[in-house]
Amino acid sequence: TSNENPSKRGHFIVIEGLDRSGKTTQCQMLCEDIGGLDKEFKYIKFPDRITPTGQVINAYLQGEAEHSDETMHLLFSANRWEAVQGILRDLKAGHTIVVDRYAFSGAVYSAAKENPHLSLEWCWNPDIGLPQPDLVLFLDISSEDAAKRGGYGEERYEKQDMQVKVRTLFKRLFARLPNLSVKVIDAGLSMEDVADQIWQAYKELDEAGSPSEELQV
Ligand code: DGP
Ligand code: NA
Ligand code: NA
Repeated sequence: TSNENPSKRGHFIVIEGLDRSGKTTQCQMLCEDIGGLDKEFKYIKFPDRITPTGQVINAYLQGEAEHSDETMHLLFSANRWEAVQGILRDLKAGHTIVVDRYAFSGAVYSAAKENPHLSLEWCWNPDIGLPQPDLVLFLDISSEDAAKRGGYGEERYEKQDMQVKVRTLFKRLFARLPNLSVKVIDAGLSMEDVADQIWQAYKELDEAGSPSEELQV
């Protein structure tokens, strides 16, 4: 029960991955399992396409609007920053938060573009200072395995050459963040096997407890 949890605040868990990695399904399954333990949880997905910044992002992803790469990058970052107060409040109240994409997608999807201004460093900078997750689960899948799942969708970025670059950049970014707890999960496995690995990682985190100090990086 929640009384056995040694941490005062909730856990802050991010699930990252390539398009077609099964990320959204796994987030839902994790939330159901956490809810099954009678624990309070919240699911957040970035970009949040509902807010004013999110509506611009949604139109851009669907190819209905064009903006510069730099403008879009900063809007995606702002879309996360506008959620910070709510995240900190919920964690403090003891709710575990499961986040579907975060600053890591933010840096790598922009850095994958053929634009010399958008280095990985430049792209990471606007997200520095966001609350740091207790655990990042990276759902790793090759573009070949993703293609076997019926191929990519219609949105901007859902193309094989882009996905190959994004995968390489995710690995480079995580290697540069030694203080971050990242678990790489083979998302080419069955849905159940992926869910089992995620649940193991959750239980390890829950047993260890999340520190109650300041979350800011
Ligand atoms: P999703 O709704 O999870 O399929 O994500 C939408 C797409 O937007 C996906 O291809 C990944 C991309 N994306 C997510 N966050 C960011 C970001 O912060 N910056 C950029 N450039 N792309 C992002
Ligand atoms: Na997508
Ligand atoms: Na985003």
